[in-house]
Amino acid sequence: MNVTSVTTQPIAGQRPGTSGLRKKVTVFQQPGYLENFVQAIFDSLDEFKGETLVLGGDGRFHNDAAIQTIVRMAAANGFGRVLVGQHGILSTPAASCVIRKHQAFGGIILSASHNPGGPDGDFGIKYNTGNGGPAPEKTTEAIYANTQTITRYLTTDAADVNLALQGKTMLAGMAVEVIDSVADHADLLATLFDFDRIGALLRSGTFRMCFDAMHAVTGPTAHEIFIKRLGAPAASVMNGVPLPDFGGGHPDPNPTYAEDLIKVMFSDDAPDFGAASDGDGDRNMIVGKHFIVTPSDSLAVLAANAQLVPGYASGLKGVARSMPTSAAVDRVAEKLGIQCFETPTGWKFFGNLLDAGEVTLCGEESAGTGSDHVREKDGVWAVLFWLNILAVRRESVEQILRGHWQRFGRNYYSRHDYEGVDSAAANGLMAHLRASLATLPGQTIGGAAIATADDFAYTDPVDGSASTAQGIRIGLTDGSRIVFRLSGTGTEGATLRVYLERFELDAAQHAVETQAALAPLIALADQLAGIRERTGRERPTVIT
Ligand code: VG1
Ligand code: CO
Repeated sequence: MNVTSVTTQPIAGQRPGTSGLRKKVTVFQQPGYLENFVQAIFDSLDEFKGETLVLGGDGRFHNDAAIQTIVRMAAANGFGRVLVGQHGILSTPAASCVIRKHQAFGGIILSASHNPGGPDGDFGIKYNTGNGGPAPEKTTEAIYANTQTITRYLTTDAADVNLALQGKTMLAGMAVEVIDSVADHADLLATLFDFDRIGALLRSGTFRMCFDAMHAVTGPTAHEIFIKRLGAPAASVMNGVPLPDFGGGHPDPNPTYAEDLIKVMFSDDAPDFGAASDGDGDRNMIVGKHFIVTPSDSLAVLAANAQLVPGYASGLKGVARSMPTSAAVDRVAEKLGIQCFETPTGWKFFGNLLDAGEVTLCGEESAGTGSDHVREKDGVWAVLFWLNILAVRRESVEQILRGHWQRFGRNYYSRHDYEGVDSAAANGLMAHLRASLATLPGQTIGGAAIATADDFAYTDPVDGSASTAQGIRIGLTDGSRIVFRLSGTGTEGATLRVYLERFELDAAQHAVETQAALAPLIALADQLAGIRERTGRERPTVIT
């Protein structure tokens, strides 16, 4: 084999964020940019010679070129085999599934998830370990350290692999297997859910669903599962053709960006069930007829109804949620008598708990839900979970939610995002909050009595690793909560996220509009952080 060692120099700014390294496509197109980062990944790994690497991405612009670069580098670095999705495509949960099923050493996923794509859009890359999950901070920090000292990367001059055809070829002494992008994942999902019962519901003629793939990676998965395997009418999937620029849209399944789906679900003739997934297929949004389910509530409903689903019928070991996610699932865990863990934002923090068998379900307020079937959040999995519940209970989405609130109380919840804020202003705002933490408890501001204030720190209960500065938490004496943190996935300026939560036990108070129910907290957040003054923004960019 003809290995070339190419001399290179460190490139600044290659520190992975919440979920890998995300930058503008034009940044990734710079000579050596991708190569440096990939070599830094390989240099952080031990004893992978002859092992299997899984490779795939969400199909966004630059995916195919990047795949060819990485295949050549994998061969030059000594991997024995690369499993790559057909056309270079694997959704994030599918990649996790393939890593586990084929006992790969690890995988590289090319995605900037919910960020826009296209020549002027975003690109991203992350490494997943042999358990199928995102590399823990220890590994991402080692990768970052390598990017700062790199002097060479290894590649070969082999020709491009034909990614259009499934099958095995050799490239510079390494086996390259182009695999079906959907099959392994779809087969796994079929073992967890009652496909007969869901299929009967979808074919009954009395129930209609609408899945919005947002022109992103889940289009083919949705066709395979909902239409081919479950027999739903073809019109049940919209925007199902993946496009390198997601059709110009923002593939983030929230009420603002999934406007096509919201229009359908709020029309006079709305289907019974709507759902959407994001760029790389790991997020989900659940919508009923004229009714939006918040992700935190969705996690709680899945936990409370898990016994209705074959894959979870024997009960949940425990549950976990990210810190800013509402405590709705905590209440379910308490009733079920199982443990509930609170982790920092990002799926990598669930990996140890899942591996150790401490938890079965996990979720984040950002529309991510998943289980121990893989080590990533899984959009289509969440949709099937909901369909399975609906097929058994035969109630509407809204009825299920209202019944849930009646039983457990309602955690009013909303996230306000201020996107593309000046970085210095955003950092100043966070520094100001941090400086006031010691003096806030005990104060009453605008009628709100503050009980606690801290910067969330987490010690992993399995391996003891510690993470600090994961978000400012302000707790009121009535149990309400405001959380402030800066996004670790954006590529332009800073994104300030403000998470607001208030618990209401009284069912007579459960019909209040969410923003109205949270209005006093919204005002308090501005008072505490000086959001308007410091960011110059009158209102959030996105409210979810
Ligand atoms: C966001 C979400 C977080 C999620 C992450 C990756 O991170 O808040 O919950 O895990 O995106 O999701 P941040 O740092 O921007 O708040 V995805 O669908 O990009 O893989
Ligand atoms: Co995603």
